[in-house]
Amino acid sequence: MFIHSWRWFGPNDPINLKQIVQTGASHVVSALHQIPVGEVWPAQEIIDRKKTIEQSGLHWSVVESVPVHEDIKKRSGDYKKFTEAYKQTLQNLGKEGVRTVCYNFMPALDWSRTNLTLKHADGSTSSGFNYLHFAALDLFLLKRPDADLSYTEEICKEAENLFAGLSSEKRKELEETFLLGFPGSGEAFSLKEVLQRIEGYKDLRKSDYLSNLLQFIKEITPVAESAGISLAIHPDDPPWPLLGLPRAVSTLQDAEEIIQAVPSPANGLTFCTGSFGAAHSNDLPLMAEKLAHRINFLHIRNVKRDAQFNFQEEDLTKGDIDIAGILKTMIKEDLRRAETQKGYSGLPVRPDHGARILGDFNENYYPGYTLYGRMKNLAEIRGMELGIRAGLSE
Ligand code: DNO
Repeated sequence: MFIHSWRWFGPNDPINLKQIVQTGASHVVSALHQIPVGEVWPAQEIIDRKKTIEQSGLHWSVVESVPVHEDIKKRSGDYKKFTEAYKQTLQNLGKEGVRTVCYNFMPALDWSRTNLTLKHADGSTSSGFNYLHFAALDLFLLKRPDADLSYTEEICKEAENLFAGLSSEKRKELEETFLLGFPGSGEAFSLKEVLQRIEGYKDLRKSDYLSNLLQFIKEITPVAESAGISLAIHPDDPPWPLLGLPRAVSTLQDAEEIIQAVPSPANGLTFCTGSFGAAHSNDLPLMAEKLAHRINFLHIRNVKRDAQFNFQEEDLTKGDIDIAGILKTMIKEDLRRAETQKGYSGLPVRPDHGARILGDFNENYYPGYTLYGRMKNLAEIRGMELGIRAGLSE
């Protein structure tokens, strides 16, 4: 079976390890969110986190994420120092037996949404992204210089009308959703800080940005390899350019360039079905087929999407992405690895964001990181997996 994992944000997570045991997960995906981005994760703190997790009978399967410093992404400032620190962190993690490290290379911001509480017909809620709302935010709240160049005239006009019709409450809500920053870290930015961050990427074209990423991968992969770590780069969420910033991990072509740049299994991907899946142009089952051999970590989540860059997170069985088909591809890959790799212990998978359902409404969870919603998704993943495996062995 896959390694069934659950993201735990550490001791500050409103969901505790005892609860996680009852979700059906056997492993935990965790990170030391308390360490400032760019600093080495001290061996002792890794040991302590591991101990805490193991005391509850769970195992630490994946680190998500070791964040990449902005200087590395821009290949400017102190990027050399931060790259060395990154390598040291990988070595420290490898020594404690952590085998998979997820990271992303999104400029300036992590994931972006325009609404965290979209209501479904059954009363549950989940997050979504509305292109016009995002344009309105960019043009009239953030007031990014030259933002109008990122949109057609028609979109600018529509966004202006939309913004004019938003109550001050709705405007505030849109701003707060956008600024939410990084789950787990509690780091939220101000609009001014976001503008400063964006300014730092001025003149960096996509090709330069991809080249910065590939150079970083070339530097860290040999270290990961010798530390026994499989790297897993997370796709951009959403997978298209935002705020005039470059993107490097949005399409099949991006992913192929990344894995081909350093042809080591340690240089792999996080296949996040919801992130890649948000783009109408991404054919997820095809991507899974083509990339399976280098997928080191699976994030399962579904979305309903359209060709105008709008999407909403959806039940696993209701969205536009064929989750069962992707699981089947990955099960075949998992079986192949089990046959060919000595000591192979299974592909780690975790339910990604879940809807807010049932008792989730009484708690204040990190957006998307609900208890019941994710537990339902994990149960569905395990059910599908059992069925598919049984079918394959008939
Ligand atoms: C949001 C997540 C991201 C993801 C990181 C991986 O919930 O999908 O924060 O964990 O981008 O590096």
